Amino acid sequence: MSLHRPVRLALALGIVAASTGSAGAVAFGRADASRDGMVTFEETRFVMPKLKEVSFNRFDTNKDGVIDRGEWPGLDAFYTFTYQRR
Ligand SMILES: [Ca+2]
Repeated sequence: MSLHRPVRLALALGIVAASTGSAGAVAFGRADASRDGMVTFEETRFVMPKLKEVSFNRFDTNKDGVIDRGEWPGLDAFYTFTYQRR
């Protein structure tokens, strides 16, 4: 199984979410409680309480341990799709 597939799916969903402006997405600025331009797993848990660390790490594409603005839309779309589907 390719690790890239969920990321691609999430990116596609992110584009959909961005174009519709809905999908219950969490704004990066809301997740970044410390306002340092990156979101730790702990910060993410406040806005995405069901998120598992393995998923967080999957979307940390440059593996620096935090989610930055560029990585956020993928994680946001993944979380919305996985846990907030209606
Ligand atoms: Ca990162």
